[in-house]
Amino acid sequence: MWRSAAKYLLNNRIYRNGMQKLLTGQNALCYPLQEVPFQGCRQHTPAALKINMLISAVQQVEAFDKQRCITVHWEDGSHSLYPYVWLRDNCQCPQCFLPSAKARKLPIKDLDVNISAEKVILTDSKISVIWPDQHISEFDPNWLKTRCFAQSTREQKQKDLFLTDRQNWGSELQIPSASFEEVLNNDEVAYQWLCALRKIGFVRLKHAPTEKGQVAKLGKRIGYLRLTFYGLTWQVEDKIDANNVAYTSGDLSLHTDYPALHHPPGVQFLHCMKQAEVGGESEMVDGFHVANLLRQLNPEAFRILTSVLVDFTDTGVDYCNFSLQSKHRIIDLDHNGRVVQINFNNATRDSVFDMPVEQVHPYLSALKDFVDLMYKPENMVTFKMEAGDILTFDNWRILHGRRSYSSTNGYTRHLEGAYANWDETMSRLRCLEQALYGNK
Ligand code: OGA
Ligand code: NM2
Ligand code: ZN
Ligand code: ZN
Repeated sequence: MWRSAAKYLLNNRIYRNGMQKLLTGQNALCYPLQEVPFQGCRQHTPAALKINMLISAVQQVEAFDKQRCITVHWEDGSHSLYPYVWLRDNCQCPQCFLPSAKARKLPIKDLDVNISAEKVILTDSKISVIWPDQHISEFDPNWLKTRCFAQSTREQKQKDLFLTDRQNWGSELQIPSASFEEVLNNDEVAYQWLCALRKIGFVRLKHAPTEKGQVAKLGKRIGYLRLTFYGLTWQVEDKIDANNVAYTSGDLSLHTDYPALHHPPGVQFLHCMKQAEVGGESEMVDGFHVANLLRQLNPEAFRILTSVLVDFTDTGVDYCNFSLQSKHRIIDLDHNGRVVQINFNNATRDSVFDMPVEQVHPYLSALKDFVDLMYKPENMVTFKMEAGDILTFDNWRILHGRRSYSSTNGYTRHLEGAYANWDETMSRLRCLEQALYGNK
């Protein structure tokens, strides 16, 4: 029967999955124009590389019935705990797991949450667990190591999966830029584009053809675009009877797009095909940076904007007729209190204001303080798009604005825009990383 703290043979085997080269390829970093591209990418080690560098040699495995877990002692002196129930839940055998889909077959109803291992065997390449019903689960030490439950391992793994490390910026930002053509045709450049889009939140692509259809190509590069009531792509022009303030020649104050949706688009593309002669400058602000400044400078305003829900509305006809209503906190925090999303377009903020009357003044004054902070010159980047530029930015993080322009007959400013989701964008980033720098 089971011996508690049974010790198994020492194993000197070192597991390596073929080390991958760092970002040293010819196109890994390019410096088109005088701008500095991809600061976000330079320090970024591909997640797969980090995993490959783990040398998961097991020295010893112990099984503890009391704690209902096994302890794996690694050769570097560290150790990891793995609960029996998790090991059974994650059995990789073909009965419990479908390798072609990399998905679990074992349903929770068949999982004995109080299960104990009958035997744990360490061979030179794997850890085998024999369960009381003689079912055998085999685990690769590398696979186990990357799933270690230690907080530091989990934190690193989550950072690698979701690229949550951001680089704050203000007016000093050197706008990351890349060639549109290279993003489409070179995987390393595409990978670095997406890394910078994640880390800095904003990348300008240069020299796109000045005709419609280019943002659709970016959508294809990622996978697909996000359809909204404004269409799969949309034309930003001065329109008669505009169904959105964006479709006028007026000023657009700093905003994120489409808070009238409960799940606003994560990524936005704006392609300039024709720029106005006078006006039409762009303004960009790092909303996470400004929100964190507000937290320090005006904690009460920060508390209000991170807790009170406001209504947004958008009604009209475009792709088809629509009547949207939503509620958002202007600043969304995660469970750790970190800023994760800004939802703010003053044009679509509803006049229906769902709060006790005495909260109206404090609310609007908190909002004004936040907006005033955004417009401080040290927090804002101002520039004028040129025909052929495509701004790509994190619409959950960056607030963007446009100065009014003069619209003259026969010479109209014309942008084409489109949205993508962050899920699909991050998926493309991970697939590119995998293809370029190896296995996960
Ligand atoms: C928009 C927008 C910016 C511009 O259409 O939502 O922000 O420069 N446009 O016209
Ligand atoms: N457009 C540009 O929130 C918004 O209404 C932003 C959306 C019309 C697709 C503008
Ligand atoms: Zn199994
Ligand atoms: Zn916009």
